[in-house]
Amino acid sequence: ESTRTRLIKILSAEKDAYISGQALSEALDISRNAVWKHMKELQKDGYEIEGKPRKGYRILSFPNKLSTNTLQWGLHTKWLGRQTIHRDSTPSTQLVAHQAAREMAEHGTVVIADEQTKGRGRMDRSWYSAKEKGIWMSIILRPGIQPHLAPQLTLMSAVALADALRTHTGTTPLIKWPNDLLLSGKKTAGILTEMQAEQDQIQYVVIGIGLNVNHQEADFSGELSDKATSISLETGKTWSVIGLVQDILTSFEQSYEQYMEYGFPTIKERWEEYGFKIGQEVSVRTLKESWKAEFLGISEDGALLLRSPNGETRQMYSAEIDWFDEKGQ
Ligand code: BTX
Repeated sequence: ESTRTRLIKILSAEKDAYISGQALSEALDISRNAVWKHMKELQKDGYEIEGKPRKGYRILSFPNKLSTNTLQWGLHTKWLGRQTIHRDSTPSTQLVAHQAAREMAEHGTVVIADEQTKGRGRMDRSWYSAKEKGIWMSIILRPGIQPHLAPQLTLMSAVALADALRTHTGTTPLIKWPNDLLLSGKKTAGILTEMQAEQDQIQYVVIGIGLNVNHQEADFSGELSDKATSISLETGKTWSVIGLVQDILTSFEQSYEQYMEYGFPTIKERWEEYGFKIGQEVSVRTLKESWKAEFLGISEDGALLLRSPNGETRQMYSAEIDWFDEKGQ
């Protein structure tokens, strides 16, 4: 750990306490003049620091810029995000997370970036991840579940994210099966689950979450201009990415623990509260056929439940669904 990181940790350990220059110089084993220089550097980076004669220093506020330090300050989780890797810019946080997981990064490690230059979606699609506009992060998990259950983690993540958005921003997202969050019918978040597994054992899972936060209309171009939206566009406010990440992590940790303890049924119930088009008609395409169906919800293990025109209920694990009708509704 750098001296700077240790300095921030000491200063933020007790929120309102002053720490004397002498105490800092001893704890960090540097001169008092060096302590003072570090303070100047921190202030340049946007930390608001108060220095009082005979009392010492304390941090009044952290900068609104993502870093491993600002993420920790005010984070209320037990284990999720206690280890973080932050990049200003990276091709994809998924790649960084896979690499870290192979190098034994611990369960709950979070990789987050201000910008992704090659953000990815499912099936080789791309994910547009503009600098400091949203949350681009990957969570490394080492769950003791069978590999075939991993898709349930995607549904669990979507519910956790929807809960966090509802409480933190007051918006009411809908989840489009299995993994998109919609606001006003437009995509505001996507989830990508990838895993490394042997026959019956998961080595690790990487859950990628992309959330559009502060994009304005001009930030979306081409096909995204009428398909995508952001929290800011929906609420008319600018949001602190840090505060939102922290709440998402808290919600995610709770949902994950609920899932591991009680299994999928409780997640299923919560998922269905947010389910987009439940009870409505959608078009289904498989390799062989194409038909209209009523979307009933999800099954006890997370499959799509559809009622075909002849009244038969069908479970589908993979199918292309046209969720929007010709009018885009
Ligand atoms: P998806 O395949 O369901 O969605 C990808 C599609 O969504 C694209 O083809 C495009 O039409 C649309 N799209 C692309 N970017 C955006 C955007 N910013 N907002 C709304 N719609 C968009 C969804 O894949 C999963 C996305 C996961 C992204 C996270 S970010 C952190 C992590 N790192 C990484 O590379 N991916 C994940």
